[in-house]
Amino acid sequence: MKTYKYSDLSKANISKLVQRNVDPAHEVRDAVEEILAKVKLHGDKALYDYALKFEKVVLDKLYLTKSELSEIAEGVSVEQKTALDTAYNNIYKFHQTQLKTEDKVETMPGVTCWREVRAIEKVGLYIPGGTAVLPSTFLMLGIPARIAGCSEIVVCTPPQKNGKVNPFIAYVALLLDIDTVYLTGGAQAIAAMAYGTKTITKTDKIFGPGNQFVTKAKTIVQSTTTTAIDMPAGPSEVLVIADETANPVYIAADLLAQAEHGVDSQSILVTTSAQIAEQTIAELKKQLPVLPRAEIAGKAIDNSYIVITNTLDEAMQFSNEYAPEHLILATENWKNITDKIVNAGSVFLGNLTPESAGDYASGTNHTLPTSSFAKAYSGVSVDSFVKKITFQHLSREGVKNIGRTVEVLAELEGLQAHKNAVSVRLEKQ
Ligand code: HSO
Ligand code: ZN
Repeated sequence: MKTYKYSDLSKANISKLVQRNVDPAHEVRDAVEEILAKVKLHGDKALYDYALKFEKVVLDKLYLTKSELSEIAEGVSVEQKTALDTAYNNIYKFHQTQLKTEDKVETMPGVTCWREVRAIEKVGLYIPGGTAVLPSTFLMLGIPARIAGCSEIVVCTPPQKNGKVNPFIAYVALLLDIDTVYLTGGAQAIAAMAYGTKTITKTDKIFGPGNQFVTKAKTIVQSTTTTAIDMPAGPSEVLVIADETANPVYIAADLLAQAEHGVDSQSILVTTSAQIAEQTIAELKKQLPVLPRAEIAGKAIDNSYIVITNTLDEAMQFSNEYAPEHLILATENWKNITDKIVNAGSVFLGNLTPESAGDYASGTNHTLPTSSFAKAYSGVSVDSFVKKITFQHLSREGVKNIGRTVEVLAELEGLQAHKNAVSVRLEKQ
């Protein structure tokens, strides 16, 4: 891992270091545009064709029913079920509190304004297959969708070679009371959920991470259809801030947990202690080679780096500039610096709080803004699955109180009809 001294870095150096590859090559765009066009034109037929082309599977139908899912889910052991149940319960508990009713506000006597929450009706959840199948992502998207009360939840995931899904995905579908799982992946799944096909409903908003094809497809449909997306997703990343009170064994483990996601993942260490940096590098050398996904993690670690700062404040300045998806404060002094966090997707406090806890089971959502989008986006929550509609009511007293103000403002904007809409009501009083 390359090591930099913060004090040696110019502003330009820092901007370069924190830059992530957000816009993949044009070949991705061209390939995705072709897939989108085919699905738009040929619907289900294109999905069958792509299943054969990409997943090498001849599907006899594009979905699994609840009874098929129940059968597949029998492959989950009791211990695995318990773990998935516990994660489900914690995530549910944490997200449930996000559904809040706001107070009505009387801005002037007789003028009342408020917001009410309504679920987005049709949502599409994309559950990636690829090098790792992630039932945890299904929980992270399905639970807030259920809590929000979305009336239709379309779930797409790439089929396995046997034309099914893995047992954990099937079990989570049952936990979430999902009747149908659609067997389509990649950009074609995003196209199906954005345009609709004979079998798959067109959705209002698409959620979920994926490879660069999925991400590109999401960004294209967002700007060319009426389907929204959760957020632009890039490769996963973690930034660990550590001082001399940190444990290099834990830091290395956390950096590797991130690195094993993909070769383009980033695991950044920012530390006030050169000794911790050295010990972490030594630990990485010990822990990396024995990982089953050592090849992937090794490549990601090669893309990553360490920054040595003089103070924790400086470390935080760098982190805010980087705006990490995950921020770990590997220090006993975390309480002194949390106020200074400005940009981060999800934060893990102290030496005993690994990112893995949040990835799976503590309760927070793991669908988070990457590629510095944490500067402007929040992670997925129940809010992502709802709209907040504003309401207002004017009583007779309210029209009287606000009437002249609206008339004057309409007049100064030269919008006579706006003024009239109030005047006719004032006249009646
Ligand atoms: N770290 C990933 C989520 C995940 N980790 C799923 C394991 N499974 C993105 O936040
Ligand atoms: Zn993870």
